Amino acid sequence: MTYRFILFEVTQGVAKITLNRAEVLNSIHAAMSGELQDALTRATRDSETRTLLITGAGRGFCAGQDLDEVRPGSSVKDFAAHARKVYTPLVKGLRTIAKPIVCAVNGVAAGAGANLALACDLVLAAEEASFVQAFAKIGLVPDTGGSFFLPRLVGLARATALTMLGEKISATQAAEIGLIHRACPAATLLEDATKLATHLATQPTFGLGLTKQLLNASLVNDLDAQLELEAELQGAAGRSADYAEGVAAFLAKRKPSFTGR
Ligand code: LHQ
Repeated sequence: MTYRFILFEVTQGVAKITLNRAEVLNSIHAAMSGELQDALTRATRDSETRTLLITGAGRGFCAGQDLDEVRPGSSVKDFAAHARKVYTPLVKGLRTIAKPIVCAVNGVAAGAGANLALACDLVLAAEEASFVQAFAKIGLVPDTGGSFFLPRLVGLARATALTMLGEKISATQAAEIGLIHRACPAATLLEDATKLATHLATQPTFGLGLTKQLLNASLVNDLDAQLELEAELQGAAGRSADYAEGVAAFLAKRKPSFTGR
């Protein structure tokens, strides 16, 4: 697939996806979501890719749904169908790819754009960036996984305030309340995020994928089920080439060289 609304490049094991509709703060329409879904599949299948990095072009990260596409009277009449087609596959893709995903939030992240960022594994944001659950401002409800992840990330009281008041919070505040991993100066955001993604691309990818599976499951499992899954996946990790390499390197007092398998 040729991309018109995103950029995609793989460097040093990192697949970088840039949302690229800067003139509308990278807001998402169906065609752009189709491209993103294709890029996620590509990054999943590409054995060279061991980490993903998602960011936005221009001054915004993503302003959520392109409101022009869903304006009253437009051809998009059924928002349930639209959400299932445009957003659900993105969230499922981000959460189930067995590779770490770093998100570099370069500017405002609103509505579905904020929640896409929150579905990534490690979120870095420029200090000047902001997060806003914009849905309530236009009579909609949080989607793109927001109603699932927000209470789990920051607790019910804060999730309620964020979604019902729809107030913008800064990246610094977002880091303070545990919504994101860290805020960094705008001037170094992309460099910091690339460094982190490139580091992760040298780590035991198979084990990191299993770790992600465990964290996903922990959001819904009870302790017994989670302990059982940990045991099962530890069995799989213990059979990996990277475990053999990790232990051999530790015992030989040298740096490990992980292949990701
Ligand atoms: C935009 C957008 C945008 C189009 C800025 N669309 N043009 C929805 C519907 C159906 C089913 C499923 O799910 C969803 C999910 C959702 O995501 S609903 C929430 C949709 N998003 C919003 O409500 C956010 C709307 N945008 C804003 O509130 C502001 O633009 C923010 C706070 C993001 C940024 O404010 P500013 O920094 O002041 O920028 P701006 O408002 O001046 O925007 C810059 C340009 O981008 C402007 O165009 P213009 O031609 O005047 O320069 C905006 O019209 C355009 N833009 N967001 N979502």
